Parts: sequence; C-alpha cells; structure tokens
Amino acid sequence: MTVTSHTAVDIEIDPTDRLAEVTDFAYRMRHHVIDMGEVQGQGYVGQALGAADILATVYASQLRHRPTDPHWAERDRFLLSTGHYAIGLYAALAAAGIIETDELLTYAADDSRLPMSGMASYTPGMEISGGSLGHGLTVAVGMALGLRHQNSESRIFNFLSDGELDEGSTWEAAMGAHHHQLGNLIAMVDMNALQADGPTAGILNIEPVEQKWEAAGWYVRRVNGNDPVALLDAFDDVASRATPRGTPSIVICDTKVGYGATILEDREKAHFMRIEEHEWQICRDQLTERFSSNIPKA
Ligand SMILES: Cc1ncc(C[n+]2csc(CCOP(=O)(O)OP(=O)(O)O)c2C)c(N)n1
Ligand SMILES: [Mg+2]
Repeated sequence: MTVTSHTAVDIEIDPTDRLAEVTDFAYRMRHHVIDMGEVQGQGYVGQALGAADILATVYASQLRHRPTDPHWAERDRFLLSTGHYAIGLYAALAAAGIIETDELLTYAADDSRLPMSGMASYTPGMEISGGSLGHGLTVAVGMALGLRHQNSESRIFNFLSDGELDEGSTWEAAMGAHHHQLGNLIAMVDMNALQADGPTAGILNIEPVEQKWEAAGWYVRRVNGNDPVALLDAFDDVASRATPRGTPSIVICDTKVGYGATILEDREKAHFMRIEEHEWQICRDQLTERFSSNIPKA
C-alpha cells in the first residue's frame, strides 16, 4: 500500500519558547505515528501516542545531541528499554531531524532501517536493542558508570514502561544506580496502566511506585505524562540535579494510551491495536482538532 506522509506542519517556532517547542514536537510526533501505523494497519500506536509528550519533552528540551552526527561522543544517550515502543522513538528521531520523514513510511518493511521492535544496529539514534523487557535500566547503569569513568559529562536518559516494573532486574539496577551514585542517570517510566495481557493493576500491583524508587535511593517526581507544562518542570528539575556522582532521578509519568486520537483512547485490546482503514484519517483530524490551537500559527 502506498501511504503519503500527511505531516504537513511547517511552522516557525520561537526557539526561546520551550513549551511551544515541546508542544509542536509532540504534535509532529503524533502525526508521524499515525503515518507509520497506517503503513502496517496495526501496531503499538496507542503507546506511542500516549508517550509522545514524554519523548517530546526529553528530545526538544533536554537531550544534548547532534542530528547530523548521532555518534557524537559527548551526546546524551536516550535508551529505549521498551523495544516495542520503537514507532514512538522513530517519530521522535524524525521530529528531531535525525532521520528523514519520508523514511518513516518504510516502517516495519523488509530491509527497512525501522523495524517494528527497535534494533540499535539498524537505526541511527537507537542506542540499544531493548525488546527483552527489564534490561534497559541494567544497560543504562553500565553505560552511566562507563561514561563517568571516562570523565564524560553526558547524561543517560532511560525510558521504561510500567510493565518493566514487574521485572526483578529493573530493581537490581535501581539499587545499583544508587549504590554507585549515578547522578548522570535520569529514568522515566510510562505509567500507561497497560500491559500485553491487560491492565497493569490486574497483573501485578506495582504501587506505591514513588515510594519504591525513593526507598531504592532515587530522587522522584510523579507527573501527568500528557501535560507538557508538568513534564517540562519535572525534567528541568531532574536535569538541574544531574551530575556524574550524585543521586539518580526518575520521572514517573501517568499517561493515557492513544492520547490525542479520541477514537483510540479507551479502546479494548490496546496493547497491539488493529485500526480500520477509514479510521486513520479520523485520528489525524482528531489530533489536529485537539492540538492545533496549542501550536503557534505560521
Ligand atoms: C522479558 C520479556 N517478557 C515478555 C515480553 C513480551 N512482551 C512484549 S510487550 C509486553 C508488555 C509489557 O508491559 P508494558 O511494556 O507496560 O506494555 P504496554 O504498555 O506497551 O502494553 C510483554 C509482556 C518481552 N518482550 N520481554
Ligand atoms: Mg504499559
């Protein structure tokens, strides 16, 4: 199927208006996600729409990187622990100018650099292959130690899902980060209340989440993960504390699956969504209706 990119949002943003930057970034990301999802007719669309504001905040307001040089040694590292969220990261990489928008339409095709589950060796800007859940934070701890050993000022941003909080390895890594005083490590968890087999609350009660991270020795913020104002405030706070030796930080983000495309919010079987052909345009229209008034006019 030929799908044309519908992401026609070329607008001038005042670079000093950080909230406008984040909001515009998230809006472009969501359109990219819909364009990629339409290529396959299904996928992890709900997670990517729900987490778009988190990724947008990190990429547009915090991450030190060079779009034309993804291997720049002094970059901050963004580690996607949840490989199945790759569609969301590809949207962010395109919005950040690291990959071309046109390439998004190869999503999950044979020979594409953008496979359905993230692969570090395929995609510029994909730092790890994170599909085996519960391993991202352990890699982040090793990377943070290694960078500190090299006297690097780079920070590690590690994106986790609420399902990964079921994994013992995540908590071993959390305690290790505190033990080694990895102040250069900033984690974020997408609390979308969802896992493959149903609602997180019905699979394993992971609350109270803040207290668990605090007990492990982390500095913790918990915010509405679909509120760019709250996200910007929280990420500014944790980034201002980041130092090679200090307290690791986490931003716990409560999000809504499918956020912005109303017909996808509250949908059953939301983990891997099947979306009908006529629904993609409805999603685009709903995104435009919901967010375009937040975006400065060209
Ligand atoms: C170690 C491991 N166990 C099981 C899986 C299979 N799996 C893929 S996605 C997923 C759901 C995990 O919950 P979460 O990441 O919160 O899912 P979402 O919010 O995307 O539904 C599972 C169990 C896996 N990828 N890795
Ligand atoms: Mg989840």
